[in-house]
Amino acid sequence: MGKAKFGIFGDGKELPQIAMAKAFQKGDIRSGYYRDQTFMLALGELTLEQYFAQLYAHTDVQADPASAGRLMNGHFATRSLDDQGQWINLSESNYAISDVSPTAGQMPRMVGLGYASKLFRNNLDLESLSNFSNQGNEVVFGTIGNAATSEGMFFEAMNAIGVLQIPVVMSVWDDDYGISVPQEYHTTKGSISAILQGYQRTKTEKGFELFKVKGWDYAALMETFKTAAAISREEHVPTFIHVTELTQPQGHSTSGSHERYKSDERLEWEKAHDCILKFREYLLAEDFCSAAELDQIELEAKTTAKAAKNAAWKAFNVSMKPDYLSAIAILDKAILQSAHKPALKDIKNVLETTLNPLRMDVIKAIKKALRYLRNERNDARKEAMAWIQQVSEANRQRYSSHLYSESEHSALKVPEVKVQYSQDEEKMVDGRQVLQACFDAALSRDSSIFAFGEDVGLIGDVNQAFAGLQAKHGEMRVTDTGIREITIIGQGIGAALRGLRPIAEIQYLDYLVYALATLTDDLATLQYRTRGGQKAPLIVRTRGHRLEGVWHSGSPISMLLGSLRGMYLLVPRNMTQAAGFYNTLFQSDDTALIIECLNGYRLKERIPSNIGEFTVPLGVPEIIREGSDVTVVTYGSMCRVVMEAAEHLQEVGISTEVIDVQTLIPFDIPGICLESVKKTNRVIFTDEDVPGGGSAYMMQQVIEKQGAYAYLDAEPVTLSGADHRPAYGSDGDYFSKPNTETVFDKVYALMSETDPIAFPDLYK
Ligand SMILES: Cc1ncc(C[n+]2csc(CCOP(=O)(O)OP(=O)(O)O)c2C)c(N)n1
Ligand SMILES: [Mg+2]
Repeated sequence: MGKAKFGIFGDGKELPQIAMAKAFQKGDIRSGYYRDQTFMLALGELTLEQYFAQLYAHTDVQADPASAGRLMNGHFATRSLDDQGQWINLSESNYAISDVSPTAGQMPRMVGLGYASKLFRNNLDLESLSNFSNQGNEVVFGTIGNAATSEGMFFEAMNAIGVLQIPVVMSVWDDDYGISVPQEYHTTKGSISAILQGYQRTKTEKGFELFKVKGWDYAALMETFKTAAAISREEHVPTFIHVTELTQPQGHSTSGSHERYKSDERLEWEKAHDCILKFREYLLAEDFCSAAELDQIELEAKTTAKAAKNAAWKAFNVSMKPDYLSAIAILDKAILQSAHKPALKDIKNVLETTLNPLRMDVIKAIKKALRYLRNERNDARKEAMAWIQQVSEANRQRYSSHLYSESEHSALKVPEVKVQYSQDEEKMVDGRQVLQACFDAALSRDSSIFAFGEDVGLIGDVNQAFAGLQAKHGEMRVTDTGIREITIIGQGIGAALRGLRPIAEIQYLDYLVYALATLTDDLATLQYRTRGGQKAPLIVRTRGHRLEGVWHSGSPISMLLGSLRGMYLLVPRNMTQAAGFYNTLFQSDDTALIIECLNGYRLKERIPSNIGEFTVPLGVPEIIREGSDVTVVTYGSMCRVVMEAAEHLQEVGISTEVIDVQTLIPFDIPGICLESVKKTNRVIFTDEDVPGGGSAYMMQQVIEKQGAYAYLDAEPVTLSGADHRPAYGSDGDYFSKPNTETVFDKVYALMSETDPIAFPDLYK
């Protein structure tokens, strides 16, 4: 009837989920997918009414605690945070990580969820964090569909889980299909457990304990889940359960019927092997109960489900009522007071005859009415205008809140502590040593902080910012990983979801592309999609911008700006600013990506005397050179290029103001760029991204959002890298990216347009 827009259900997969729920203990964690409704119901973490509330997109957190109406049905979650965004006691909770729709998207984070148990068990310094763990005894229960095991994320995560030997019970709900596509298209040999045989642990080799069990065989399921969970919990060994012969009685989702692609034989087989039917046969055969008792249970189940559905629908409608009623009242008043009675009556009539009117129908009606009232000065118009303001804010809360942390630990609320230098300490060090001192202080101060990534452990990362820190703080704090960017991020997300403070390192920004799916789908959406119910304050560290060639000097900023809303994006120009950002983030519960300058690790910087304490606030640009003629807005490695150009410009009599925005998300909260443009009336935005990329973003922020348009005497200009990736070698870099000369020429051209006598054309 169009009451719910889309439905996807867990039918045909009930029985293994009951077995899994029975093996699940308080403190355990689930990372699964949209079929897991029976598990959530059996655990008591989902009521039937909540189930239907999500189907109807009810925006109250109480009605749909998993997503407050933001996610389609079948996207389950418990809340790990209280109303203030503070952790609840996870070691005494059932913890279901909020689902994502992309198939296998639940896999990468499993690595970190399980890895946290390993850290909690083996790192005795974490014992005091008993709110998060009972000495690492928690098991992660992963679920996935058979077809989704074809995804790269599945295999990358399985390998990482096996390497790390962490307590994960990984189950596959195998119904032989992925929507319409049968097994033979998905899996070599048609069986995921067949091809995973090499993962089986032996007496001498570590690996997984593998199980295969029929999804309708209750006794076998109970035995399998109990055994697997005990092995994972006690031995900290991953286990894998291939649950076969499952069905899908109603087809994949509400968007199509499975009769189109399943043969009659298959449909018959599915009917006969439905796990609830088989369970019934088993209960009767074993004489556990009578057919009449089971009939009664089935009847009651239907009645209970219907009652929950009706209650959820009623509650949803009640939540829609106040806006609707006030809109009708405003329209009634307008009809009385306005000269446009017939048109307004029509609007009211349309609204009143709309079946199940939504918030959008109500807003549309009042906005349409306001167009008729635009030349009138009556109470109805005033009321309508005030009402629009009020409901817009309420709807912003409903649909746009919690993209970032709204708790007292928001990164934007961390107090600024200015950097200090001791008088006698004029010594200059390599930039990487500034970071090294910052990380050393952080690791010493807070035992929940740890860092990992490719080459981060033994050698202390390829640029040596962690040099010596593994030897000093131990392998559990500073650790190498395999080459597996998606699951490095997943390892960070999972550990952060469990209250730890990971720094996940991606060796080069160019390789962040491999991890982008998990960053954008899982990490960046987490607080938003749970409406502040879950958080993963992960710090992602990488290095980028200038160095050498196509895959070591990338600055794909617009790709990040377009995909990582929900994370903060920090682009420090040197290692001191980077250290200040790390210190800010360590105190916050937001997640952020920091891009250090690849060519900055050996440049000399002064070492702050308060290296472990000073903070750099997010969203506050720094004017790194004052000037009066032209404002140049930039960040990262470009700061040095622009500063050099500004020197040359000064020689010809042009005064350049250089602004380092420092963070792209958030962007210039106090409006420092605007104030500069008010003074210079000319502005250039420059970075190393492609044309129309990061520079265009900055232009939109300053010209449109801050309103600098009104203060310009010349057209606003961008200067970016070339359309292609940078070529190798010094000349390759020079001709692929903005350089001192191109910056000089852009600024000069602006001045030449203003005063061609003083600044004649240089080249024509
Ligand atoms: C990355 C991605 N690709 C495609 C889809 C569309 N899609 C949703 S479910 C599905 C089939 C999944 O089949 P399976 O993993 O066997 O799970 P089942 O639904 O059968 O339980 C597909 C292709 C998606 N959600 N995500
Ligand atoms: Mg399937």
